[in-house]
Order: sequence, then structure tokens, then C-alpha cells
Amino acid sequence: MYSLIPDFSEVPLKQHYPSMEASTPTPEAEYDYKNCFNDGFDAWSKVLDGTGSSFAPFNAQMSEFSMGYQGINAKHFFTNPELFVNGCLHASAELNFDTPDLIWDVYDIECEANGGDMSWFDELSPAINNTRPLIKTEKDLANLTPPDPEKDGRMPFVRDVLQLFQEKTGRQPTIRFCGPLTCVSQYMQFEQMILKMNEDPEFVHKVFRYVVEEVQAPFINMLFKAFPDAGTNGSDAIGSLPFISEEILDEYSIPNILKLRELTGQNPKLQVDNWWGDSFSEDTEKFWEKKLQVTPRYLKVQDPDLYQVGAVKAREWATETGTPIVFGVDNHVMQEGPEEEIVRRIHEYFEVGTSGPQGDKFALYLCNLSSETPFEHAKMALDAIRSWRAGDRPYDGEIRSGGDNDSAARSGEKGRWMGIGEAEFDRATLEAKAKEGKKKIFADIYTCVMEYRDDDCAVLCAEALEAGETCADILDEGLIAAMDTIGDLFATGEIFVPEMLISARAMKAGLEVLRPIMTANKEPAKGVVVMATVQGDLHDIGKNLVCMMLEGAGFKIIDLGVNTDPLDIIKHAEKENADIVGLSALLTTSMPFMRKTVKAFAESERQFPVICGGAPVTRDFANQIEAYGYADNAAEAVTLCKNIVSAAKLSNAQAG
Ligand code: B1M
Repeated sequence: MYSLIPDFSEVPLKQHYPSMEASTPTPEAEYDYKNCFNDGFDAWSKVLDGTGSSFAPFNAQMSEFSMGYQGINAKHFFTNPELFVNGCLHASAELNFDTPDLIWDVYDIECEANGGDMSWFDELSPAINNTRPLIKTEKDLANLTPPDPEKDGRMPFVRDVLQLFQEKTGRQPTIRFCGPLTCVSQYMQFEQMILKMNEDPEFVHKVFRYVVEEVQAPFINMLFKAFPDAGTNGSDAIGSLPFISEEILDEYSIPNILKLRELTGQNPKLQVDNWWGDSFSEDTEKFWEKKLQVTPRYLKVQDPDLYQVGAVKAREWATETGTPIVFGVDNHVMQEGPEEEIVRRIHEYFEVGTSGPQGDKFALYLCNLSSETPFEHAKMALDAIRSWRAGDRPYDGEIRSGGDNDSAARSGEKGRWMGIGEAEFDRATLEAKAKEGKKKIFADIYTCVMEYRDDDCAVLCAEALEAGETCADILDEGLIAAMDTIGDLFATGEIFVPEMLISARAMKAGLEVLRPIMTANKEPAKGVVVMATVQGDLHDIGKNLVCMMLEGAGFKIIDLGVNTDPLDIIKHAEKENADIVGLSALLTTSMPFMRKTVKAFAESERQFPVICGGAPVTRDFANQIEAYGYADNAAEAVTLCKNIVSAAKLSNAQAG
């Protein structure tokens, strides 16, 4: 299946796509953009404004696909409005899409214009490198000057893109922006933002006020001035469960989106429609009500949550509440297939979406076509849509979403995302079992971590040392035991990422007390793991969770951060005498770099066990690239690392 991904392993990084000079002519305008999307545009507006459309339209997030499809270099594509607009319109028209997609790297524009550190690639969307965040302290915030939307960064690029779109299609453009919560996480770095929300919420509110009032509102208002009738749509990847909790959604996300709406003329079209996490919410229907607060005109539910919750359930709720609905098909399915699943899923969503008395208020969205999505898959999806429209419906009546179906089909071979929700543990039983027969001091340390009490944890660790306990016992019986339980609770979906981060902070407070003694006593760590997100990829939430759990399990972690060069990883693995090298990837477009890194290790002088993980990575893929190991989630990564280290010890002992 993965053979469809081009193997870049032999190709120098900068040559995946023909490098295009700025002077290279833009794709031929051989289509009549003023007319060829008319039916699609009209259908979308009729669905979203509730009048109802005679056919269910679809669109796709596909700017990266357009770029790859036409072999345009990303540095030019995402900076040259003419190339960008022509590229997107051309690919959409050529593939006969109902409407074109015009979404640039929306998560970056505001932070970049304020001086955020950007990483640029030749073949992938650019991205903020928030390992060097703009705001860590009150002083950083005070020193920031809001960008001038007419001049700074690529804010003028956005304006020019919208202008060209309007000129070429004769249609009102959509103003895209970064959802406030994701925008603040770009300024502060995700984990730091979450920890600060816990430690100093007033400071985080202040950052929100700065970002929303002084950066985002002026930017959007500049665009509204140029395009008074434009629509808007915010993207808010971080505003999703389980990266955040529903409390964070209520306290930070929703009020700030509403504030932004107020500051931009109370435009009801100001919306943020792409939260994931419906399947993690305690009450899905209440979650949908929250979604409607920030996107009043329609409900959008996308995979993998849609597949989990079930298209029928979403359709029924939308029918009862009279809400137009949009279903989103998973990017993993679009990229990896299996091919039959692409067709089957699209047919199911069309069938369910268009059913019932409100069936004329339904549209379909292909979540992401990337530069790695095989052209045949994009074509297959379009053929599936056409065949369904023409009445050729081989899967009629076959509903798989929302049931207890094989997880492989759910989402490109992976089960529920992040491996969450497949385990079944009960908190009380886990805690009771962990404390059973333990000395009181260890049980108390365990409880401190479970209750996120950093200071108490540090005090108790110091008391335990004074009482003569060894560091190894304090770790194993107290801190590590607690992190084991936290890992299990995360796997059940009972706790979310914020709770994991906060418990890890308590564990670290204890660890800091032990560290000087461990160093003085030369107490060895359980093993040394060099960890990195692979080249081209700036996602680090998953990698950081794995690091945290490994640290909690007694490993020494050398975290090389994101977008990491294979040779750099090898250099650090050798220097640190690593027991294990861990690679994480979140983009299907960065998976070839995982392959490249594993290959570079295989060819290097010293051999290290290289293990892989991340949402799009599967055991099959790990086998195929000949990685030493694979883990589906953080808890599994800990078990894998423990096994690797024990096996190495055993074989050393046998050899010696
Ligand atoms: Co991005 N993004 N994003 N994004 N983003 C995805 C991944 C995407 C699926 C969304 C979508 O469009 N449907 C899509 C990828 C599509 C594809 O691959 N074809 C995508 C895209 C396209 C992009 C941009 C290009 C967006 C754009 O600008 N157009 C851009 C990419 C920039 C770049 O990297 N070059 C981008 C940017 C961002 C944000 C900055 C906004 C933010 C990242 C913030 C950050 O990481 N600091 C973000 C986020 C948050 C997401 C989603 C919403 C969540 C990803 C995540 O953090 N998951 C994601 C959509 C989704 O999943 N719903 C999406 C949580 C994390 C805990 O899970 O990393 O899988 P995960 O880790 C798990 C396991 O996999 C495992 O353990 C962890 C815990 O159990 N694991 C390992 C992970 N590493 C492991 C290593 C191991 C073992 C286990 O051994 C070593």
C-alpha cells in the first residue's frame, strides 16, 4: 500500500520537485474560472445558508496537492500570489472539482508577521517552528509590537491572493485565519501554553487579548475593508479534544472566537469550523452545540471522529435541529486507501448525508489532499462522487461508521487515533492496585503525581531521601508507578493531553530533587533514548508525550526537537551513546524522511535500534522501512523501549 508514496530516499532533499524560479510562467489559464465553478459555488451557498441544493457539493483542502501536482516549489507557491491562485484554480478545474480550494498555510500568517520563526521547505507547506516561541514571559509579551497587516510578513500575500481570486472567479473570497487558540499556541508553544493555563491563567488570557485584539482583529479588518462581503473561516487544529479539554474550550476558545467576531463587525460569517474530537467529548450532542456557537450556519464533523461517532447519528442530530451538515473524509484514507475504502466511505457519507427531509443541506469535504496523495486516489474519489451522483451505488444501505467495525478500515489502517479508547481500565481499580502493599511515602508520592501537586511531590521525594530510601525505589514505586497509571488513563480516553502534561510536571518536580543525587551516585538511567520529529515535520505534541512517558519510566531523553536532519540524529545518537533512537512523524508527506533516516542509520558505522511512531505511521510501514520497532502510542513506546533495553542487557550478559 505504501509503495504508492514516492520513494525519496535516494533523492537529495531539495530536488523532490523541480525547483521553479520565480520567473517561471504560471500554469496556463486554460479554463474559464468565471464559469467553471458556478454550479459548485451556488450549491455550497444553498447548503450553508439553509435553502437547500439540488445536488450535494464537495470540496477538498488541496493546496499542497495542487502544488505537488504541478511541480511548483513550495517557497514560490506560498509567497507568490499569482502562482498560488493560478496553481489552486488550475488543479481544481483540471480535476473537475465542484469548487476550488484556496487555503494557504493559515496557521502561520499571524505569528510569522509578528516575527515568528518560520521553517521553509521546497516540497511541503511552510510552518512556524515553535520550538523557539515568541512569548515565554510577561516581558516577551510586553516587548512585542503588533504587526502592520498592510506590510508585515505574508499578510499582504493573503490580501493579494484574495484579490486575485476575486478577479479571476468573479466570486467573493473567503478570509482564512488561524483560530485564536491555535494562534496563541503558535506564539507560546503548545505545552507551554497548557502549563501556563494551569499555573497562571491570567497571563494566558493576556496573551489571548494581545493576539486577538492587536493582531488578528486588525488583520481580518484590513481584509474586510478590501472585501466587505467576503466569508471567513478560521482553522483551529489545537482547538480540538483531546489536545485540550472541554474546560479549555469553554474558557479560552469559544470566548475568544466570539470576541474576534465582535471586533470584526459582529459578522455572523466569522466562524471556526474545523475542531476534531467529537468522539472524545462526554456528550457528543453538547459538543455539537458548542461547535454551532462558533460556526452558527452549519455543523462540520470529520474523520476519524465521524467514522467513530457514526454518520447516521450526526445526520439525525442535524435533521432534528435543522442544521446544514458537512461530512469530512479522512486524509489517511485518501492517501493510503485501501482503494475500495475510498469509494465505500465517500458513498456512505453521501448516502447518509443526503438522506431524510434535510438531505438537501449536505456537503462533503475531503479533509486533506497532500502533495503525497497519489493522483489515482484523488481521481478515484472524484469518480466515486460522480458515480454516486449518477445513481451507481454498489454500497447502498451498507453503513459501517459508528459501529464496532474493524479498526483497520477506520483510518488508513490505524485504529482510533492516538491509540486512545481501545483500552479499558477503571481509575479507582488502577490506583488501588498501584498503591497495594506500598510503603506510605511511596503511595503519597504516587498520589501527588496523580493529583498534579508539584510542590508536595518535591517535598515528599526529599523526605523519602532523608528517610533513607534510594532514588531507584522512589522512582519505581512512586514517580514511575504514577506515570504508568497516567499512561493507562490516557489510553482509555479518561484523561486528555493537558492532564498528562500537568501530571508530568509534578513527576518532574520530584525528579529534580532526585537528579543531583542520582548524578553524584552515578545511578544509571534505564536507558538513553535520542528522540526526534523527522525532517519536514513540525508536529511535536505526540513526540513530546512519548518523551514525557519515557522520562517518567526512568529513561534519559535527548530530545532533538522537530524537522531534524538524519545526519544530526546520527551524530547525537553516537555522541550520547544512545540505547534507542525514536522517530516521530505526523505528516504523510514527512514519512519518506522517516524512511530516509532509518536508511541513513542502517548505512552508518554504528548500529542503533531505531523505533518509529506517529499518527500516519503503521506497523506495516515500520516493517517496510526496516525500522527496529514500532509503537502505536506513548504507553506502548515505553514497553517497547523497556523490552529493547532488557534484550540488549541479556545479550550483553550472554556475550560477556
Ligand atoms: Co497539522 N496536520 N499541520 N498541525 N495537525 C494534521 C497531522 C493533519 C492530519 C490535519 C488534516 O489536515 N487532516 C494534516 C496532515 C495531512 C497529511 O499528512 N496528509 C496536517 C497538516 C496538513 C498540517 C499543515 C501542513 C497545515 C497547513 O498549514 N496547511 C501544517 C504542517 C506543518 C509541518 O509540520 N510542516 C500543520 C500544522 C499544525 C499545527 C501547528 C497547527 C498543529 C501542530 C502543533 C504541534 O505539534 N506543536 C497541528 C495539529 C495539532 C494537527 C492535528 C490536529 C493533531 C496532531 C497531533 O498533535 N495529534 C492533526 C489532525 C488530527 O489528527 N486530527 C493535524 C496528537 C498527538 C498526541 O498524536 O502525534 O499521533 P500523535 O502521537 C501519538 C501516537 O501517534 C504516538 O504516541 C502519541 C501519544 O499516544 N507516537 C509515537 C507519536 N510519535 C511516536 C513515536 C514513537 C512511538 C509512538 O516512537 C518513537
